[in-house]
Formats: sequence, structure tokens, C-alpha cells
Amino acid sequence: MDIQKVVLHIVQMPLKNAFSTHLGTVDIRDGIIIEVIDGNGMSGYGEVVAFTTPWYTEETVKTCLHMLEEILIPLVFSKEIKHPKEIITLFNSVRRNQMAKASLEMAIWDLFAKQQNKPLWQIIGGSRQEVLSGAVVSASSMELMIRQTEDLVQEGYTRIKVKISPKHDYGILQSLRKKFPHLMIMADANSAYSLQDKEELKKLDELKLEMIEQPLAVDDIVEHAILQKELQTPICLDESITSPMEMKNAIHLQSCKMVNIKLARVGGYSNALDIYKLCQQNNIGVWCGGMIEFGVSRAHNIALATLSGFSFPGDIVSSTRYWEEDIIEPEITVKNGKIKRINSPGIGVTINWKRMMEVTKSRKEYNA
Ligand code: OSB
Ligand code: MG
Repeated sequence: MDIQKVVLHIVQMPLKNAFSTHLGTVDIRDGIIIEVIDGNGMSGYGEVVAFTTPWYTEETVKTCLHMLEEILIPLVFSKEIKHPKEIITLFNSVRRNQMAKASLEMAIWDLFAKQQNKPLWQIIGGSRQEVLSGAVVSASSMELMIRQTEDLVQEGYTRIKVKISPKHDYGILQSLRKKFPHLMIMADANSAYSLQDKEELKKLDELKLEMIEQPLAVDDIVEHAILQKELQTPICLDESITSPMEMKNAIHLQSCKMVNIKLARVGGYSNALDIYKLCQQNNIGVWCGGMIEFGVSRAHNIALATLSGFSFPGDIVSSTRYWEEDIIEPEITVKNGKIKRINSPGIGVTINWKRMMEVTKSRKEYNA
């Protein structure tokens, strides 16, 4: 593939609206845009979607920067790469650090697709013309929450997701269900519960939620299985699934009926595609998760969600929902709850360099 140079663009951009879970609030988004450049000057792009603190997974922007510059970029330069599928083997000697690995691997997939002059969705075997989009509702009062949902339904969204915790669950969800009897509503707990909360979680069954995402701890693969046996509501694993092996464990134990696949959390495309295959073979529903990300990662998500099995709306929303101005052109737009796949080569979007300059804190360059 003739990878000659890697550039890390360290960026920071304020979110239009703060994003909150029971674990904390993100109002300024930090990240790294990875640019991989070949001998012809062609660029592929990836993105570090870790946060400044390790609330979602153990990685942070700084741990990713360390892994990239000290370990992963030198590994990529150490060997002639013919196909991005080889990257996962190349990274075998590095334990975990999935988000750091994913960011570089994604950039290499984008570059590879551009070198072939083909859209990335086609290279990975996608087929959907449009990907299905859902939105996260979060507001300080029930009234605002209902108004936000009304607006989203007006815009054509067919699925909403609400962040819950033991202090804020049944009441909110019941009010939404009353107001929107036919809307697809789901809840995401980001590990706010333990098995002792079983009875409270069982009470949610009557609200006919599409699923409850990651109710228990990241490593509670066994207790998720115990819980799923007692719940009618499907459990969807998020944080727990970071590799194909963990997916196999969840399948053996029947810990979930759904999985949200995030390229970053699972270490990139190779693992994401393997997890996807396992889910297809074992009747586990899949959809594309989100990371309140910049446009580069958002465009990668759209490529992934063109796979036929991504039949449930993902957390992929318009750029404008989070940003005053995104760093890509054209920006991502949702119409009638759907996003058209992008047919230009690679991820199909280009960098809006004017905007990129405004949000870049520093830039680091590495040569082969
Ligand atoms: O748990 O799914 C999650 C955002 C950041 C980190 C973790 C999660 C989320 C979301 C998706 O809920 C929000 C989005 O990107 O639209
Ligand atoms: Mg989640």
C-alpha cells in the first residue's frame, strides 16, 4: 500500500449541547484525526474516539496518542502492507487498546478503498442504499424530553434512545411511552445497575422497549445471562463486547439478544466484521453504535451500517445535531430517519480544512 507518512491532528471542538450519562458529562470533545498518506500523496482518514477521561472504556485520548506514536505507527511502518486485513495480525503483539488500534486501521481501510477507487462500503461487502438512523434524547426535564422527541419524530427519526440509571428510569420511559405509543424506544444504562436491581429492571418489560443496552458492568457477562433469562426486554451489549472472543462468550452464555457494534470499541473493521458474522450466524441483532464523534468516524459508521444485517437504526445522526460545523464535507445529513450511503471512493467525504484548522490544537507527523 506504500504508506509513507502518518499525521495526527489533535483536535478539540465544543458540542452544541452537553452529552450526559450517569458517569459524567462531555461538553467539549477532544479527539485525534489520523491521516495515513501513501507515496502518491493520497490520504486515508481514521479517528480516535476515546474521551479525555476513561469513563466509557479504559482508553483516553492520551493513551491512544501514546499507543499510536510509540507502538502502532512504528509497527505499520515495519512491514509492507498489501491489504488492511493484515493489520489485525500486525497488532497481535499489542494487548487490547482497541480504540488506538481501530483509529489507525480505519484510516488504512479508507486509504485502501481510495487506492482501489471504490467506496469503502463496497469493499467490506455492504449493500444498503441508505442506513437507518436513531437519536439519543437527553434533557433536563420531562417536558423538554418530550418536546425533543416530538421534534425528532417530525424530522423522521423512528427510534429514540434514553440514558437511564436507577434514579432516572421507569418514570421517564413511562411518560415517553404514554406520549409515543408506537415509537421504537430503547434505554442505555452504561452499566448503571447490578443484578440486585433485577426487579426494577423487570418492571421495564411492560413499557415494550426495543432493548436495554448494557444494564450491568463491563465484565458481567455471566450476570447479563442470568438477567436476560428473566427479562422479556432484549439485552443489548455495548461496553462488554470488545473482541470476537467476547462475542463468542456472550453467545455461549446467552448474555444478550442484540449487540451494538462500534468500530472503535472492537479494535477496527476486521474484528467488527468477525463479530457481525458471529451475530448473523447466531441470530443476534446488530446495529451501529455511536461515540458523539467527528465526521470522519461518522462516515466510517455509515460504511459499516450498509451491511445488510444492520437492520435496526443506529446511533448515527446528522453532523448538525452535535456540531456547529463538522470537519468534513459534505456534512452527514439524516432525511426521514435515513442517511444515504456515500458513493465516492473510501469513506466518501473530504476534510473541511478551514474548519479543521480552527479546531486543531496540534499536529504531529511520522515518516516511514
Ligand atoms: O454508550 O452508546 C454509548 C456516546 C458516547 C459514548 C458511549 C455511548 C454514546 C451514545 C451514542 O450513547 C450517542 C451518539 O453518538 O449519538
Ligand atoms: Mg451504550
